[in-house]
Amino acid sequence: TSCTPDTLPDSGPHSANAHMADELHAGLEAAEAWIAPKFLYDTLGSTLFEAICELPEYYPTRTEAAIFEHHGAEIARAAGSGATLVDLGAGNCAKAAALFPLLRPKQYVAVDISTDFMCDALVRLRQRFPHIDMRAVGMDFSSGFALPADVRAARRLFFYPGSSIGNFSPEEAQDFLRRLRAGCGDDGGVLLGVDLAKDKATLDAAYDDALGVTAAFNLNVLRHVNRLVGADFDVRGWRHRGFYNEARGRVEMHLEALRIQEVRWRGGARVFQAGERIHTENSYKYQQADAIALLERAGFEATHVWTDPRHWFAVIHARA
Ligand code: AVJ
Repeated sequence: TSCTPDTLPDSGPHSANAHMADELHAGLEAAEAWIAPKFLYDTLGSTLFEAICELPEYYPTRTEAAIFEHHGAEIARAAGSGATLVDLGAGNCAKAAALFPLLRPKQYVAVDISTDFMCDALVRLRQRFPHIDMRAVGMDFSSGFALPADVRAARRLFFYPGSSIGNFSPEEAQDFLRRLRAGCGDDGGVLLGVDLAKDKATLDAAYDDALGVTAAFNLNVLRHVNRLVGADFDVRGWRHRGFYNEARGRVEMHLEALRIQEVRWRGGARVFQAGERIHTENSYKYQQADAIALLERAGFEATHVWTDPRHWFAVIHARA
């Protein structure tokens, strides 16, 4: 079995790659340089994220999995069986796969920007669940999405776990949820994982772990950018920063120049001074009530919230 993902063409002025190159150029040239977090996910980046999920400091994946395990039957009752499960940022598809026996989806649609990584996972999943119709869509869904025509429109359940919603600012998250609401029809819904605000020490450790896996994950974005726009970032010239910005309610990741860096790319160049940073990720942490308010303002009706004993993470089901 193989995986033939739906993707946009990779060349031409309207291709996904042309759009991503424009976005990278804009970020590299900005006074406060930035690289969007989706660029963290090439095949190595997806693999490093998988390793992050195993770290003792990185509690979100484990905490969310425990919520699914504890409340699986009730989650399945709320979300309903026989849906079209659209997994946004499917990665290794493990979270959805763990829910298949309970959710019993009729169709599974894995969507991820890291197409090859997702396809490898999907091939294995098809062998384990041969009765579920599975589709792969290689796509950057952060600024809008169109699903292939043969994705069932009825009973669409968007699955957006892991608190990836935190990569958006609250305003962007609102717009994104509105697009999900428009895309799920009147008999659909969303199953959303949200990381909750907590003490700074826990968050700092989760995003700057002792082994340096998160540092490798962050630095790897430079290798990916080198490939995407022909840049010559020297990975050894940069260090990882990851910390909770309490005032802004978000974890931030940056790459900080260890010494002066002269970087060139196709169509541009820039000098970064020692200590200058490139902002690579925000990961907003929510109060439970604020996450629900976001869903309701997007036109959803929250039906259930499940959380862990420490109140570190919430899984919310909302229906159209
Ligand atoms: C995949 C976006 C949910 O924000 O916790 C993990 C990514 N960044 N460690 C997160 C991430 C650093 C992760 N999300």
